[in-house]
Amino acid sequence: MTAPDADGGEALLQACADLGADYIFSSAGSEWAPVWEALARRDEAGEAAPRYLDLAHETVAVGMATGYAAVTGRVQVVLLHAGAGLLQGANAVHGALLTGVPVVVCSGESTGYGDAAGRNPGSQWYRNLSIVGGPQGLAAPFTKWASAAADPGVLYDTVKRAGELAAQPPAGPVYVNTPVEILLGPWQRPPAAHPAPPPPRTVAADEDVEAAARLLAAAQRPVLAVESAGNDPGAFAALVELADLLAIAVVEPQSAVCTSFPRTHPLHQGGDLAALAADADLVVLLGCRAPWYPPGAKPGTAKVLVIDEVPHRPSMAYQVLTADHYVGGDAAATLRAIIARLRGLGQPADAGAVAARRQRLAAAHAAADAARQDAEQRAAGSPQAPVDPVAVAAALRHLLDADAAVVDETITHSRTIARHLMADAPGRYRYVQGGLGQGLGVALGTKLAMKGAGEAGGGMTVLTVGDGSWLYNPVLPGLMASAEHGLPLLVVIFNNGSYASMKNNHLRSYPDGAAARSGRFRGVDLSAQPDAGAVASAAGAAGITVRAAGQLMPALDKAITTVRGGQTAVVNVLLTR
Ligand SMILES: Cc1ncc(C[n+]2csc(CCOP(=O)(O)OP(=O)(O)O)c2C)c(N)n1
Ligand SMILES: [Mg+2]
Repeated sequence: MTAPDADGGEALLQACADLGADYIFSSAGSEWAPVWEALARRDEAGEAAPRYLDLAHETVAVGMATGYAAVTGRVQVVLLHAGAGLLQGANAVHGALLTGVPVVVCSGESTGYGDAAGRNPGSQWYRNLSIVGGPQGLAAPFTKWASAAADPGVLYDTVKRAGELAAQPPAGPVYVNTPVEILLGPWQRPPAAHPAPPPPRTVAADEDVEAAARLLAAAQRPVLAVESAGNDPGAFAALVELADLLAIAVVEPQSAVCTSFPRTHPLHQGGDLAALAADADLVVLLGCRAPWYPPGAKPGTAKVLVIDEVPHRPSMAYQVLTADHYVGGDAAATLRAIIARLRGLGQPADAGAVAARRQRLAAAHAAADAARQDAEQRAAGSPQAPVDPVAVAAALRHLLDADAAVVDETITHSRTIARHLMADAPGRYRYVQGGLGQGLGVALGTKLAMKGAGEAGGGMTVLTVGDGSWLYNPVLPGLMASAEHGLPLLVVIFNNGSYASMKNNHLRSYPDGAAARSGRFRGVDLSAQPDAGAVASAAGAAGITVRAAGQLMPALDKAITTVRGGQTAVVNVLLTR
């Protein structure tokens, strides 16, 4: 046997390269010297390697990987530090699980604590960093799969397989514990690189496609709810074709994670599934985790057709879909197969009924659109008046170019933004999943996917964020990453000076309670927040505050020019509500 010619750092780097990871998103830790050394050796030799980004906070690192993987669909790698870094990044790893993106998260532990033979890992592992049972135990509840690489000889294939597992449906984050001794340990390079192929596609069975086509053909009042199919532009296009063919009402419920159907399309019926489902004879759930609430109270009596590669999400503790029929397979391929079958059945057979339905839905869409325009007129207000959130969302629709992407981390304003932004193309709008504080990282990763680190151009990425949510974000490390890696963002803070959602929540349970009587609410007041514009300016971004309606358009215009010039702009809009 030949003597090992490399170490675990090389093994991990080679696994990242063979997985096709474009980037390694890292927050520093002492286990990573072998990877840094491997990268430096490749620099010296002029060899290619996945691009490595040093980031100053775990939420930024994981959030960026999530945003990047959501846009590209390709597996990315995140290196964190020990159990500590994993815990710090855990909120964002959980967000990646809910978003359903393929990400490999690695962090280390020590197995020898300096007493075992071999290299000295450093005393911090003994003093500070051990997790009883191993850090994979921490990661298991919020990842798809979590394990440890127990020997340098298995490190490469463990990490590579982890990435392949992450990409298999349902895509999600996986975790590999890469102990410091394993990373420092000897590794024999394989004779040749062996890149991982893309994950296998699945197709629906012909019988299931046939059954779905017949259900759709027979329905008089079908409604389709969609949450995430638009992540695949092919599925977006196929859904438009299917809806057009039979004049199916399409709803993007509150649980929608991205744009899946054009808001401008006459068949788009908004975000309220309950009203339409109550009157429907067929409800189609296309990739839906949580289409209505409460979960057990499906509105109406319609049959439910679930089109989903993995209908029941293993990441959810409770989920009620009340399915009558399932069709599996990749969404785009399944939709195209259903369309082909419908055409084969001579659909639409009753062209008159379909035309009448199309007209009725178009009229409902037009009425909703007129109401939207009225709301925007009412929101405009006098130039001196405080700003209404509807006006901000409408202004963004007017000012943003067609290739701009909005990443949304607002709470009480999210429905307003979805309604008035009128996203009409795949990738135009994404809602940050899970706990607050990830939006800045996710937006940076989205921007990175649209242009590449240090490169010019790419569509503008906008982060819309509540004032409370902004305070949960690691703003300083995020703005540092923006400047360092050439990732300018337009950040728009929907600032109502409070956690308005917490007050709403309190009043739902205690409408006539003591807090309602006195007006003294806990968990609501943010009047002590620092000036977000000043903080941004101090961190190298442009900070702009909007206090009155008349300032809104000029401020956003100026901010957009700033972002086009390569600098992040934070527009803090003080709102009426
Ligand atoms: C990490 C995390 N901590 C706490 C919460 C609970 N939480 C949900 S919404 C919210 C307030 C958000 O405030 P803001 O962004 O200002 O939105 P608003 O409620 O004013 O619309 C809080 C604290 C959470 N979702 N995630
Ligand atoms: Mg708020």
